This record gives sequence, C-alpha cells and structure tokens, in this order.
Amino acid sequence: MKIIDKLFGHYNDESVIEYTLVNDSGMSVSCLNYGCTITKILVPDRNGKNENVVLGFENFDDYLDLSPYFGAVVGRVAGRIKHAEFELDGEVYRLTANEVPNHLHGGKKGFNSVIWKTECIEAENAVGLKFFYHSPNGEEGYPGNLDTTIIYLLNNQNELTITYEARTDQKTIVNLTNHSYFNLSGDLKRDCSEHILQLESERFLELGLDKIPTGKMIDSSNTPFDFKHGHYLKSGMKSSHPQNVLAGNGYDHPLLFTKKGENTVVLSEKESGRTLLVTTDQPCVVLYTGNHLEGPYSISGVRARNHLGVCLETQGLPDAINQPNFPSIVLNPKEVYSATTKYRFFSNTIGV
Ligand code: FUC
Repeated sequence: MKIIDKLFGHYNDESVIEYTLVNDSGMSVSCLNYGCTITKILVPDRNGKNENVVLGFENFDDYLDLSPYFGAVVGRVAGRIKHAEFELDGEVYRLTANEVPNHLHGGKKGFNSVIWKTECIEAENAVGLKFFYHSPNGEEGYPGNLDTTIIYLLNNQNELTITYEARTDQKTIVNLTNHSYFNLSGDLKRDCSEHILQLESERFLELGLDKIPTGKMIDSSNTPFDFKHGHYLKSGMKSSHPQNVLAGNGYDHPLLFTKKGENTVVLSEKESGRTLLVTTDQPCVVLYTGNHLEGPYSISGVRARNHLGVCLETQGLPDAINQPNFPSIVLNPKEVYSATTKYRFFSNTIGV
C-alpha cells in the first residue's frame, strides 16, 4: 500500500496537494487538502478494469469556479438551514445566507472550501489521511471554536472509512458529511438513472419549495421513495410524484433509516458489475441524484448533464435545529461529535 502526493494548485498562497491512497488490490482514492475533497476513486469492474467512479475535475480552478461540492466534506452543518438562522439557549444566531434567504452546506466559506492541515497515515493494513481544521468562533455565524478531525482510511478490502470528530468550547451545532457524487458505470460512461438503490427506510422527509424539510415525515410505501426491495433511480426521475418533481425530477431527500445504530445503503450498476456498500452510524441518508448538474462545462471530459452522479449524504437530519421533532445536532463543550461512514466497493452485483 502506498500514498502518492502531487501539487494540484494554489489557494490563498497555500499549496493544494492531491494525495492518492493506493491499496494492494490496485484500488485508489485521491483527495485534496482543500475541502478534504475526493477527486477520484478507481475501482475494478467485473472484468478487473479500474475506472473512476466519482465526479471530479482535473484542474483545481474548476473546483473554485464550478464545483457543486464534488467530493467535499460539507459543514459545519450539511444541508439547508431555514432563513439562515437558529436559536440556542435564547440567543439567535444569524448565519451566512449563501442560498438567499437560506444557509446551505456551511455557508460561503464552508468546510468544503478551506485548506485542512493534513497528515499521512501508514498503518499495517491501511493507508490514510488525517485532516484537521480549526473553525474560529463566529465563522459563517456559528458559535464556538470548533476543532474538527476527519480521517480517510483505505484498506485492502476495497473499503474507504471516513470518521469525523469535532469538539467545541461553546454550545453549537454540527452535522458533517461527504458530498461525493458516485457513478459506478466507470469513467462516466452512463448516468446514474440505471443504478439500483436498496436500503431499509420506511419514511422520508417532505421538502418545501425551498428544499428544506417541512417537518413532516412521509410513509414511503407505494412511492418511488420505497427502496426496501431495491429499484432503479430512474423511477424517481421519471415519476410524477410531487416530491420528485419539486426536487427537479429526481431525489434531493433525506431518507430515514428504519433502525437505530448501523445501517447500510447498497448502490449497484449491472453493466459494470460494480456495487457500493455504504455502512453508517448516522440516522439518515440524503439522496441527491444530481438534478441540477447540467451546465456549460465538462466533468472529466464529459459534458455536465443532470443525473450524472448520485450523492449518498449520510448525516443527521437537515435543518434539525429548527425542527423540535428531529434528533438534536447540538454539540456541547466537553462532548465529542463523532460519525463514521464506510464505503466498500465490490465488483460483482450483490444485495439487489
Ligand atoms: C445537495 C442538495 C442540494 C444542492 C447541493 C449542491 O446536497 O441537497 O439541493 O443542490 O447538493
């Protein structure tokens, strides 16, 4: 196993380094110290051919100018916060309204757009990176100095584990995730409409027109949101269900796991034979099918179009701080925020 590094660009006079973790089976994960951004994941198809299975850019400037959070860690709080404000112990905090009038994915200078202090990890059965970022009190409007450590670890079982830890010196809110867009066809040969998704979830969160949860949890049975038995993502893209239409013809929804504790999400693409098994300790996965990717730019040589990748954002519930019935995302001093999500790749279709 090894770690290769190369200069990828410059940001505010700092070097942007691309690190590539390579395991003994030839799988590799490339990522930047900028935003802990995953730029590439090469995994074998059914014939052993290694190809890229995430959306990313070749040039650093494209990340600055064009990226809809490709591969990045989003935070301090993933998703939208209504009216860019919340109340904590009687005090109202105003956040950056970077999607006016709301706050999205940590704001203008979110965790996706800062340089993280990075250390390489070379363990016996894994290679990895340890990222650290100190977010000062008041950054983007959030209270408390927040110290966050994120570890990416790749082992020989073609499994990438991401662990998140954060500590604060003042009561605050935290909800972190990774915003990779997966496309298991390999090198963007097809879009994600023919990907099959399977997970144990009986309810999803209804969204308002602003794509923020209304607070209502909807029973998924007999809707395109029922993935218990696995089905093609295209059924939601073509559906006339008002929630699929509102999302821009597809999904942009938090799916709530049925059971507490560890849960799995299985994404597979038949033609390539690739399957991704995601295991998480988080209560929901925000399923976003890249409904607004279309634009006058290209992604690894392919013209940007809708549904070219699918995000599986394992996390706490969006806008939880403004919804009394959602599990709390409050972090107190002396507590540790911690979350783990594993991404394991197989080259034969399993699960569904
Ligand atoms: C996802 C979605 C949003 C947004 C963003 C780029 O997390 O929830 O709607 O488009 O990514």
